[in-house]
Amino acid sequence: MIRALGATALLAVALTAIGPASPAAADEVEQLVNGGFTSGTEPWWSTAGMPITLRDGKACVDVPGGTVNRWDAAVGQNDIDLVEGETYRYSFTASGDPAGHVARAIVGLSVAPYDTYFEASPVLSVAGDTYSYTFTSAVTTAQAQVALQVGGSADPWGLCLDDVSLVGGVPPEVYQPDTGPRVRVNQVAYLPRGPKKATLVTETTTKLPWQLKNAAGTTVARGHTVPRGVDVSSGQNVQTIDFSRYRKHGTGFTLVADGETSRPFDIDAAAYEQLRIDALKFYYTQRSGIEIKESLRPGYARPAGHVDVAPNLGDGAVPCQSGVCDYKLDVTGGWYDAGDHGKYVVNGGISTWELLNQFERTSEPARLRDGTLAIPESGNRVPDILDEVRWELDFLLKMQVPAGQPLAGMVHHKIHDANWTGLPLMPHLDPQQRELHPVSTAATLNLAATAAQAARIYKRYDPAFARRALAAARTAYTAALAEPARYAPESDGVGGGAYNDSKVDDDFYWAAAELYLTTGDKKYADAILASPVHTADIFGPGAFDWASTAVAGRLDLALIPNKLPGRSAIRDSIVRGADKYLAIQAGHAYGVPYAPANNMWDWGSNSTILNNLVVVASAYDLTHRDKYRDGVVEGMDYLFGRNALNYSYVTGYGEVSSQNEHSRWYAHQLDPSLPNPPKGSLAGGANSSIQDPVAQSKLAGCVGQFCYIDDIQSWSTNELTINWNSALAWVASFVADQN
Ligand code: 9MR
Repeated sequence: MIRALGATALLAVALTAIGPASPAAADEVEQLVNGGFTSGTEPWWSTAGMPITLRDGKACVDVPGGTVNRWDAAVGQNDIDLVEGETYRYSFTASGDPAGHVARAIVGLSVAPYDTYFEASPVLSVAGDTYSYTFTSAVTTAQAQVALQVGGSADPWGLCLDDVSLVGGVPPEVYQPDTGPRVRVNQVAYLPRGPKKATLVTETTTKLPWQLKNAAGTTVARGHTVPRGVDVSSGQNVQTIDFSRYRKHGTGFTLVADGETSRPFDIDAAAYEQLRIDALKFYYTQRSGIEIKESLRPGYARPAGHVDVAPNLGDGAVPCQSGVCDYKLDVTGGWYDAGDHGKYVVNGGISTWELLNQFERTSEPARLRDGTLAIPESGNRVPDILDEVRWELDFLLKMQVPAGQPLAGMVHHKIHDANWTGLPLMPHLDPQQRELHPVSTAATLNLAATAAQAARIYKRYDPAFARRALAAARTAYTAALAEPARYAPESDGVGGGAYNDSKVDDDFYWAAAELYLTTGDKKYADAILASPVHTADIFGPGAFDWASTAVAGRLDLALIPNKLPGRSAIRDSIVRGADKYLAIQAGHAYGVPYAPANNMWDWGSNSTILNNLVVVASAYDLTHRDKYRDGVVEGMDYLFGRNALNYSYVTGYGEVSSQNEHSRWYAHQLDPSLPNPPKGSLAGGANSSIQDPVAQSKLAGCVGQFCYIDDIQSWSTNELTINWNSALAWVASFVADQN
């Protein structure tokens, strides 16, 4: 859930390791009135039809059944002061009868837009328990509220509360992540013929012996570590271990050094073949506008979302925001972007490109053939990856302004709820009004690029669709030329992400490249050659993402057969970009090809790392030099646990992995009846700017790699998205191809 938190969102991130925080000097002060209910029920309130009654000195309510959202039934107190940067202890005693009901305990804003500053969702027992939480406020307000939200149950139940307290001036909680053994490995698998490196966290600055042990505990290889000094990205003193010379297959290996034994790992390629599939299966359960079938995704079945069935208002005839347009569009379908229910063309665009590019480049297309992904279209003789992407392409095409309307041919930037919704919330239960937001040049060029790319890839399978896509792409490109500066503003972030982008020369370049590759038309070649982007060094700390798309165009011009003059220079530029990332990786003790300025790790850093690997992999496809392949393979180590947190960022891969990614429907952490995200979902990863309240209260002062927490409410470090999984799928497919 993205919410504007203003300047306070960007907490200063000191360049020190997480350490014990100094206790706050202030006195501890109770903020609530009558939290023990000793003087009746004032000033507590409850929602309509649910009066508070006192029983044995406790405040009790009969919670009605049949409500949808947690906040449909609540008990709370308003007019509470919060001070930015101050730490609070929020505690209460609560019981629920029958057992098993969830109470969502929040501290938030009592007026619109009802921001949540802290929340927890304990499951209540009949005997009752005492719950206590600590959080640091990211805001100063006199309009805070403390509440227990207890709606969302089909059946009525009883809640009793006592000793509700919010104490300010408490010492900040010191969050110490459990990072396990100090020998950090790729917990999933090294390739038998690939590089095999690990990182040891140690105070020792001289070399140490290491042993590689097989599952039986027998030492099968040994050597010495290489001291690497202090790693900037983590603030730790580290050493590296290289056991690449060991090439035998097996499972359950461990590395031992400095008295520590690593988590177990395999030496085998099978996991990458599995990940190629799992990372793509992710998309079916992100689909909007279609029922998710239990037979295809056991444990993930749900009714179709946003198809005009109450309480959804649906995506079948969506109006514009007021004053933006007079028509309504059918924008059903597509993938939900992330953990929210929004659908955004620029993020759909880069995701679509990356998945189609994965298909276009793989040396093993049979691995992506029909029947591989268990989707409703399996069996239709079209490769499943193309069926899955088609679900999004059809949606992207619907976002184009129809002929005859003002700005025809341009594309709406996004469609999402009028206001932010809370968690959990199944797609089919979202009651918010959906709205089309203004067109943008960037969205229009995203459609031009991806529809042109689709036209050449789907031609074999569905020529009529290919023709329609190409026509839409041409129309979009022409429309963008006429409206080259319609920028999506940063301020448009209520109810959905802004995806603001005011730099579109890259999008023009990418769109011209895809149109040229598909049509060969001179006008697109001229546009490419005239663009300053064509010869610029476009390989920054992160190669590409939804906002920076030049590399997508450059990669395709380098790799897809075409007659553009100067192709060897284009190819050389990719290789030079890859060399840059390899040099960063070689200098990095965790083998990461990413070194952002001032060690400020970006939102979705895991995908940035993967997209840099896409460039390195493309250099391999161009040169077939082993160092590029090895760089990609080693890059996966970081995602799979060779990192400061000893954490695999891919759900269900590795001994300890992310599992509580921010999502409104894989919200198991908030509602035990809901599932965790499916296996093969990538978490956003370390984000130095920690914009969400959970990260702010637990990670303040974090260094680079440490700015991550596997909590469902940490939307700035732990969301899952369609553009991050596309990076994962691409790289997994490349690594699997190397076997
Ligand atoms: O991935 C996006 C990141 O690059 C931006 O910095 C951030 C703030 O605008 O938004 C991220 O995208 C989120 C989007 O706005 C809404 N859906 C979830 C996306 C992932 O967190």
